[in-house]
Amino acid sequence: MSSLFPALESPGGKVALRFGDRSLTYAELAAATGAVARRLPVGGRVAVWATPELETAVAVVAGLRAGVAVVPLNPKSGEKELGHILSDSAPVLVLAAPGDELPAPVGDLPRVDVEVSATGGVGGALPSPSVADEDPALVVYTSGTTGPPKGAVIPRRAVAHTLDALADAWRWTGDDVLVHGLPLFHVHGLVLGILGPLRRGGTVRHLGRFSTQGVARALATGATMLFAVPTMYHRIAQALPEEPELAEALGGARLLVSGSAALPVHDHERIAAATGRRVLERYGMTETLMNTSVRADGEPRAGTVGVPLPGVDLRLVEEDGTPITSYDGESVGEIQVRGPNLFTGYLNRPDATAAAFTADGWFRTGDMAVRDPDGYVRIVGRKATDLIKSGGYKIGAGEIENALLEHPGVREAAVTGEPDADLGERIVAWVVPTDPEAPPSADELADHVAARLAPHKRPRVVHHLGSLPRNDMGKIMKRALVRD
Ligand code: MCA
Ligand code: AMP
Repeated sequence: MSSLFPALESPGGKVALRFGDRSLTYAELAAATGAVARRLPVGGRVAVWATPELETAVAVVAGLRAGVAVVPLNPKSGEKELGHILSDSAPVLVLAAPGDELPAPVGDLPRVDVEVSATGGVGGALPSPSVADEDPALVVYTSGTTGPPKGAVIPRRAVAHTLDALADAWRWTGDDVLVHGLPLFHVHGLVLGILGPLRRGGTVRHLGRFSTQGVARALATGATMLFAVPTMYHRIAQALPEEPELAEALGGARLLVSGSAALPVHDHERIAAATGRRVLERYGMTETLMNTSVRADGEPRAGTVGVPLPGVDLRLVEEDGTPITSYDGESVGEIQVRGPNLFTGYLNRPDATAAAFTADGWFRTGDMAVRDPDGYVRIVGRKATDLIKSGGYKIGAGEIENALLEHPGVREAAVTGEPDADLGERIVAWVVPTDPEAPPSADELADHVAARLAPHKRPRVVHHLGSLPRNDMGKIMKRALVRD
């Protein structure tokens, strides 16, 4: 296929990546990624220790240039989660920054250190294996309602398609400078936030860690676009009254984009009032990459995720699978999509892959929506109550319940999500303690989950109960779990 990164074919002195005070030009990026790519196997999968650092971007681009599939690892994941991802994806080695300490079981893999200042790997000179459009580019782990996360296999074709569709929708060019502080082990931060600007021949400024001050500084000094999750826009909306430089910087941006979860209309309005700019929402999923967006030249309508992107077929269906043909703003159906933006399946999970598609090839998103008369999509909810979106992270209730049950002080556990102004939803654990006289504390359970799975999966609230409400079949009735 043609290169995912045309700007690396004849690279120049323009800055491609900036992380804090470290940066790489396209020429330097071509050299660094070329040097790493030469040390990679032909085919197979490689893991990347995906810290929010320059090395991660170099490692992923090197993998893609070498034609291997990249498995990004959340460096905050606990041993159980990492163990599952490694045994499922079986990477042949791990790419990491020199000096990064890799915990077990990642530390047991052969390791290639990513030297960002390497030279000698100029674009075009790679021992290029034959790489096809359908070959996997990434395997990104994503939570389901039950069980451990599944690896979504994302082909090169989907990455190229989605980034080009967004370029069309957002008038995104090589002149844009994107700022963000998103994690680099999910689609939002990695595919849109790093590979996106590189495919356009533009520039990324990664904040390392999100802060309103960092956003303001970057936008005041040349950045043109901001990508963030709703929690970050909520924190921006909260900070605007006290940070006039933030309002000014946002006011000067070309494009402010939100995604990964719904941005509440109240935050939309507060930001618009203080900055004169409207945040555009786009809607995607790990399995589908991007499906819809409000277009840069379209009407920014708060509470909607815009229209289908070029090449994406989108339909709403009723419970029995009947397509909804009306665009009336009120007929609710599940969003199903088709198109070149889709993944090829879940790694090692043909059962889950088959279940995710209809017989006629549409992907079931599980998101419920209505369509306005002009085609704008409004997401109104989710089919599965056991999927929680917290801070823009998708978290399955089942995996947290399983982790809680591994704590000796927990006899029974149920996990729900409840509304949270900052996180969108917060994780709530309902626990029947083994010993009612000495129940494990909320902090202890949070630490237990954070250490096994990942900190963002920890319960923020813990309730102790004498028993869980169950129906005649013994199934936990989560709807009966409400706060006193
Ligand atoms: C707290 N911490 C702990 C514990 N408690 N560590 C260990 N044990 C504990 N018990 C640490 C955390 O690791 C974190 O460290 C810090 O304390 C604060 O934690 P937390 O409160 O969870 O974080 P936050 O500051 O509230 O994070 C908010 C956030 C974050 C920055 C908005 O949620 C975030 O980055 N969200 C982005 C999610 C995202 O990219 N989703 C994309 C997937 P430290 O601060 O050092 O980390 S969706 C997607 O890709 C689709 C395609 C789409 O549509 O986009
Ligand atoms: P993930 O599985 O982590 O990739 O998250 C994908 C899910 O995030 C989607 O199925 C939606 O539920 C949600 N999502 C992404 N973008 C938006 C948005 N702009 N508005 C509402 N929900 C969104």
